Amino acid sequence: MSEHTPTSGQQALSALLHENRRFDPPPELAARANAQPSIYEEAAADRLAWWAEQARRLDWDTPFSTVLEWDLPDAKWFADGRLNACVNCVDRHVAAGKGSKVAFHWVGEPDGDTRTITYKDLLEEVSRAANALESLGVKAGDRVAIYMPMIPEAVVSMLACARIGAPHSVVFGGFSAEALASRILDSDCQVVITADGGYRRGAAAALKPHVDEALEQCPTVRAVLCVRRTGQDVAWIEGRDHWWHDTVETASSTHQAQSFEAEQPLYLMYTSGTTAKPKGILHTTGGYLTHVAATHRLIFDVKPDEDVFWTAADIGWVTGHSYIVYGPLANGTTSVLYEGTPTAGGRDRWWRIVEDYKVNILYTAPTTIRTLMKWGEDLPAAHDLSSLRVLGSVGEPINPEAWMWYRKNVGRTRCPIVDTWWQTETGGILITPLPGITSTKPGAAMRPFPGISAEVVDNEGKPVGNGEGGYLVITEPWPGMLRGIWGDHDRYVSTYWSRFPGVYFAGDGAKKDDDGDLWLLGRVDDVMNISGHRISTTEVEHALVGHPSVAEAAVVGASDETTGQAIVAFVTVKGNVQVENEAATEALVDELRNTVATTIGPIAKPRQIILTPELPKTRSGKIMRRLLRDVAEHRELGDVTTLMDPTVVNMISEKMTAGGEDEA
Ligand code: 7RM
Repeated sequence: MSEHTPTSGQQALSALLHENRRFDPPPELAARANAQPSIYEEAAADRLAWWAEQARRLDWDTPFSTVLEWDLPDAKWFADGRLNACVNCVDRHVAAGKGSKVAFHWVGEPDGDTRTITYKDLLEEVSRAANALESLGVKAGDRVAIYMPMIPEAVVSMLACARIGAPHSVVFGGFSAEALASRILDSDCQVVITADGGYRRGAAAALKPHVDEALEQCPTVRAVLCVRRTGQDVAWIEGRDHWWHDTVETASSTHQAQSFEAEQPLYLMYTSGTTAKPKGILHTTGGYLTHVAATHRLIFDVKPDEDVFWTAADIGWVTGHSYIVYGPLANGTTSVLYEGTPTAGGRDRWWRIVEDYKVNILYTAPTTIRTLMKWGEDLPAAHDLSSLRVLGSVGEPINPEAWMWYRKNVGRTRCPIVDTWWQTETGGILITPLPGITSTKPGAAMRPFPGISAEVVDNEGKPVGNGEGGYLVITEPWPGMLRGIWGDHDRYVSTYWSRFPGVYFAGDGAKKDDDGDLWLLGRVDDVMNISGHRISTTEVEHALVGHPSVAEAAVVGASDETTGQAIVAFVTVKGNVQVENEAATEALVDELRNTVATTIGPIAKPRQIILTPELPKTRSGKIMRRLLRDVAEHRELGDVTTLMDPTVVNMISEKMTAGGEDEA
């Protein structure tokens, strides 16, 4: 078995902290940057006025007169203003004469499968889709589920919902039927937009069958709108199911948009918390759009008239919502929309896309950078990447090695790297350097964005000094903040606003270095981060104990060289279940991994499942996860004296070493 050396996480970060490597912005960059050095003081001088100025870059049908109404923890931004999010993303650019400008260079996973969508095309498609949704009876306020591959129709669907004031709830296409059903039920969606399937890692994967299975549990869904993407056979329920090409493509390409109040719900995005039940994070219109447009423009230094912007993420996650759809479109930017994962279509597919489309700004996750890094320097070196100007990172702490590799091999030491910290809940980026303005350090997100107030506090909520670590909190409301958890205000209060009174608790550990710059160190709760995807330990445990053979399960996130963290599960089987030999063990482990895939989705499959006769517990019966994490990461075991039976960990530890690690 190979030595397991974590390359991400606190160890590597602290090693670099001592070196304190820093890159100062070259003056020629600062001169051209959208943001000027005075931006921090300007925003600090009058936070609300500064945000109001950002909001006025949008088109308001009724201008707002109030900026913030704050009744902790409930915020209303620009409350008396009225606007339409879709009009701001599409119509106004066409009206300004930019109809022939490309909104998306769409690149399908199969090589050569491309489409170009101009702002005028987008307006016509969105208008058709809005008309179609209305003909299916969707009204403002109704929730619509979207379960789609990364095709232009997915973006069109989101915008069409926004246009008619119907909050969308995009469910990542990699989630299982069961995960889809629970999300549809929680927010009571009555319409689902999907496709027959999508291309995933070189093959056509099915989506519609998952929808059919999910809807057996969701009797209130009355219509399914289905795009034909792969041409695979699908089951059809007459009256309920409608083909996109029959319904949308035949609808009128003009649609009169109405305006909504700024706090009109725009979308729900389900995210994992510390319980088995995902939370429906609610975002509204005016504040959210202001936040994503301002951060997109200033952090990526986007010049909408020249630049090609590429967020390599899926629209099934918040990064896709804010920095593929709403931010870039609000700013009238040209984006690349890529259907595939980096591994699909050859190991140099990414570099070919950068070269072919002359991508200027690339935004992706550390896990991807580490994968590309594993494949070596020759691949990026063989392509013309000279169009790149700014590089971004998001989703998890970036280890300094990956940061340096990104800088050298992708940015050719020329491009500033923005390590952007934010969450589904924050709506947009909150902590980041600004290109040309802020110095950068490999592994640090550096400082709060203008108009954002963040702090690192100790256990008692007192700010820590430079050189110390603690918990990240946001001390003032911000425009893109979540407005609640769907249907559960108490949970909203207890999750985010109770750990430290009066401030937003992010759930992340952070450190202020000797210069006062911020380093984000990952979650401090039971949420794992697998390739930048949030998955709760409880959710996976829940899935495992759903299997008839399982008595108990404990799940931990162990550091992993490529995915940041990987899921390791410790499972005890029921008394009557016999697992006599290696073959039987393997078969059961396989079955359990598949159970997790069907309950949650393939992304939640444990890297490793250890069957053990017992789990380590304290005398009061609590599972000691800390110890399991030590076992999973092959560390010296800490204090075991509080264990009921200290021999249990040794036994598990031996199994772990004997078992090896099977690939997910
Ligand atoms: C955008 C997104 C949020 C969690 C968050 C952190 C981690 C995200 C960074 C980061 C260190 C970063 N939304 N995280 N960005 N950690 N540095 N730049 O990822 O809701 O899916 O996840 O991701 O732990 O709490 S998310």
